[in-house]
Amino acid sequence: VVGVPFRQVWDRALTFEVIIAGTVAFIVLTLTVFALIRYRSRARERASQHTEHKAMEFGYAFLLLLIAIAIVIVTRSFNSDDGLAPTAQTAASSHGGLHIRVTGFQWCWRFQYAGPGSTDFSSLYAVVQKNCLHGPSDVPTMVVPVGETVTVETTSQDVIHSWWVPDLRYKLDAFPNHVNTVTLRLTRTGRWIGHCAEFCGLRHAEMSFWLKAVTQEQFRSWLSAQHDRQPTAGAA
Ligand SMILES: [Cu+2]
Repeated sequence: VVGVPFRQVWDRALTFEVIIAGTVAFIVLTLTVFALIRYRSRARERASQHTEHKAMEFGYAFLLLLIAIAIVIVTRSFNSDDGLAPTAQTAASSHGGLHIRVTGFQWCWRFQYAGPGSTDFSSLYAVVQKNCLHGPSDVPTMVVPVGETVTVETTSQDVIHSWWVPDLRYKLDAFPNHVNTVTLRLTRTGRWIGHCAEFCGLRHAEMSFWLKAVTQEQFRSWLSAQHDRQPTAGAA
């Protein structure tokens, strides 16, 4: 998927860690096979009575520590590569931007949109909800604008669910009485299927949704149409 920074960063981090893990596995297996062959039991030969080799063991530990530190530093550096790392500027404006509250329930999803520039979900500015009852065509769509930083807050109304968009590598647990937060930014329009990634009961497998990225203009008119459809909006 071209133009989806988070996925590219994620793939790069995974490749880096697989190379490290593969190299370590190769060295360990090679040494093990070598030791098995070279030092296998022979007639009239006593096994070594040494049980430890301090210098060598500290050497191993030190080397592993260096590798672990390198993994942490390099992986951490990937974090800023999708352009979403908090800076003084984004921290100052974090009250602005688009905020979406994602609520998992047995067995579907509710997407609540705070009003423009707002973090207040109590006013029911706009709500998208379905019941996931009639297959993939009957699942809710979470619409987001392209190029904008969107704050997604996940929570649950009952048991633990997990908001997961496999193609984009976004995945965030949804706990009852707790809110998890992720910022996302999509750089091209498109539609991606999402699923629940935490087994949550009988209809867990049907608990899908669409994540759809549209232009900012399309998003504004979509959001205001949703807002007008809110029953409370008309009464107010
Ligand atoms: Cu679920």
